[in-house]
This record gives sequence, C-alpha cells and structure tokens, in this order.
Amino acid sequence: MYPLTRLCASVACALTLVSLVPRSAGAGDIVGRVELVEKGGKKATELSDVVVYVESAKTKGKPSKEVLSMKSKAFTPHVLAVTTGSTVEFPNEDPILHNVFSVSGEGFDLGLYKRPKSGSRTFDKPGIYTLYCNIHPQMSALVVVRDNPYFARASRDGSYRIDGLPAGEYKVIAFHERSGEGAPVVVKVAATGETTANITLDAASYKRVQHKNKFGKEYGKEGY
Ligand SMILES: [Cu+2]
Repeated sequence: MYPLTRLCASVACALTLVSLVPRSAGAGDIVGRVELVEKGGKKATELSDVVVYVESAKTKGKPSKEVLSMKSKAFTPHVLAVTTGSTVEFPNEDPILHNVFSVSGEGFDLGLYKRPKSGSRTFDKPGIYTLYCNIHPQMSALVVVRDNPYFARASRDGSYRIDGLPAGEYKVIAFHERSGEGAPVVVKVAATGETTANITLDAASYKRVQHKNKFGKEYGKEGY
C-alpha cells in the first residue's frame, strides 16, 4: 500500500504545482461588490449594467468580435464592454428600419437598415460610447472600450471579479450610466490570492434628459 499512497501523494503534489504555476508567476484577482445609490438614498437592486475596470495595467487586451443586436426596438445587451480594436456587429432583427449612431468621441453613423441587414463598427480608441437609434428615441446602449483586458460586468447583486492581474497597484473604477464613473478605489494586488475593492456609485442627482437625434435636433413625432 505504501508505494501506491506515495504515488498518489506525488501525483497530487504535481497537480497542485501545475495549478499553482500561473499564480506563483504573479497573478492576483480583484473581487468586490458595487452599490448604486439612487435618489432618496435608495439602493439599486439590479446592477448588471455596471462595468468595473482597472486603470494603469500595462497588459494589452485582445480584440474580439461582439454582437449588439436591435430587437423589439431595443439594443441587446444594453451595456457591452470590449477591448480596444474589437468589432461590434449590429444586426437589425426587426422588420423595421433602425439607424445606429453615436456622437461620443469622433462619432459614427451606420445609416438606415432593417432585417436581415447588419452593420458593424470597430472601436479603435478607449472610451465610453453612448449609442442611439435615429428613429427611436427610447433606444440606447453603451459600449465601454478598454485598453487592458481587466474589466467585468457586475452581477445583478453587484458582485464582480476581475481575474489574473499582475501584482501591483491599480485604480479600480466602476461605471453606470446613471452615476457616471465613480471615484477610483486604489488596491494593491499581490502575486496570489484575492484583493477586495467595494465601490459605491452615486446616482442620486441623476436626471433623465432626452437626447437629440443625429442631426442635433429633437426627435419628430411621426410615430415610427
Ligand atoms: Cu430604431
């Protein structure tokens, strides 16, 4: 029995070593919870549109291909976080015309199209892009573009985790459309294990303002 036990022990040991290698190379995780305080001090109960990201990380993110569809006169998902250089497809799944546009940064305009047509945009610069439809004033979406790969969307309850950061000091920032970016929380990530960063966002002074169409004018009342 002894040799077998020894064998098992050494296999377990080897497995442990294998799983520990990336950690001991210096990667830690940031975990935490985001709170969004609304008017009157009420706390939001649905936080999945919060994006949490890390500043001052040198690692470049790998561009990806994402889909943000237009269906039933809504953008789905409402919030998308991508790395710089990523391309987002905007298929129109409705039998009516939509017109995706943004006036954030240098702005863009995909023009009018309906099912089964699609349009796309490559986001080459980091930033927060607000997207609208030029036909339907109620349609909006946000694309958060980050240079490094360390970002996450929060769960409904506000919890989040960002894995695999090289050891070092980072600013952790949370963003929600009703609060904007919150104050950065500075954390020291060790070469292994988790560091906690809880963040409170203040949306108490948020006021919904109807945006203009792509021509900078009020939306018409034609009833599209
Ligand atoms: Cu539309």
